[in-house]
Amino acid sequence: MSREEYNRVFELLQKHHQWFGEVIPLIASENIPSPAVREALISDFGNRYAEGWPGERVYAGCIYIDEVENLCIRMMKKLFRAEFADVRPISGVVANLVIYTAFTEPGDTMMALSIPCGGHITMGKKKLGGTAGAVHGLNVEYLALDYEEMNIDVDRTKERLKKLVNKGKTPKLVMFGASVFPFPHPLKELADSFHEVGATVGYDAAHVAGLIAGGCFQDPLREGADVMSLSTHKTFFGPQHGSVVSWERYAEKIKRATFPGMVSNHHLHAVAGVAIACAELLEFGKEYATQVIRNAKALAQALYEQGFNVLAEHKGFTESHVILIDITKQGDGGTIEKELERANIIINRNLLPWDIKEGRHFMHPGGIRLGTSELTRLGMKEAEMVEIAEFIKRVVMDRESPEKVKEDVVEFRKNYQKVHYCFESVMEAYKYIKIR
Ligand code: DSN
Repeated sequence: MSREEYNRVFELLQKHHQWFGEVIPLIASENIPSPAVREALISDFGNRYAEGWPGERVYAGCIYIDEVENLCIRMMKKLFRAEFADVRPISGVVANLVIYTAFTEPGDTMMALSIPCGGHITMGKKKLGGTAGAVHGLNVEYLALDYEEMNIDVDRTKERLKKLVNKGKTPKLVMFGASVFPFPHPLKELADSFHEVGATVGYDAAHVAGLIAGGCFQDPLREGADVMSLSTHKTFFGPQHGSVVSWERYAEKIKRATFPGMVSNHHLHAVAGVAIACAELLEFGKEYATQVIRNAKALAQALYEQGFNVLAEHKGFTESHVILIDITKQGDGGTIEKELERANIIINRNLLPWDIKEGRHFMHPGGIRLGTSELTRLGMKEAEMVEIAEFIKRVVMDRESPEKVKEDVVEFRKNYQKVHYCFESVMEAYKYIKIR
């Protein structure tokens, strides 16, 4: 009986690999790592323990592991021009928890964007089960979002900050950054106001780290951020993992919050994969990030011309990898997500900032979110974005049978099977690796 299930797991894994070689992957938080990163992920590093800092491990057997981690730290610092990097947090969530632990106490106030306004669940209030409130006991207050500009409203945020100070609820931490992050946040405009009241300025770069590394977004550490968290698998095209970068003066408290605070072992195969991705970004990051943003703008423009309500048209839709579409004229985000999936077009439904007030729910929100990182990694450029917009239109606007559109999507995808912006790319992007 167990042999049957064993075989079924492999069968499903292989089906998934084959399917992803035939889809248009538009999830803004995903990417495809290079074959080199995948090679690191199946190494023996994944079976070892190395708690602590390189050179101060709790286990023997870390000679090569330490050297790889030191290389990773060195390259991570170079990518973000940071004085300090901790590459041990095992995800973006854990990286944010490291920041909360290092810079706040339970009961303190933190400001961040709400989830409908693009904030991440790690920034959520306790009553919503968000990590900041439910796990670290922070009192979360919201930064103000300008719905037209799709960005943080500087004046209204300053007013909210003032009110909190007057009420004796001065924030200890502010977290910039979001999961819907089309435009650079006004760090330069707001960092001083937060520093003046004694708050630490944090920046969650999970979504945009690859663009920052490529020098194509904002530069948080130069614009006033004290500390920045990232995940290493979104626009930063490594394996699923996290990191925290900062200034030397905060090194000790970040290190201690990470270990023994947040991780025991820290997934050493992933650290090796992150090191490979860092090397790739140092070499190809500028070219890659430039094309990701060009593709996002081209896709947004093409969809807009097809009649979609792509937000922030007056600002060129986006300056990052992500675009947000108000889909309420065509249906709801949940239903459209499923229809597009039947056509092999993988996107995610997304709350619009005003959805909750208008009575919509995250299962059937008013928006869909699209990202262009993975398509770019597959070598696609502006011309392909126009073709993709046409596929989406056929399903959503023309109500063509998704199964019919799927046939054309599969054909289209045949030409994009290799990973670009990496040193070696012999193996196809989604090839299933069998080593049994
Ligand atoms: N929930 C992820 C996203 O899709 O943005 C981030 O963790």
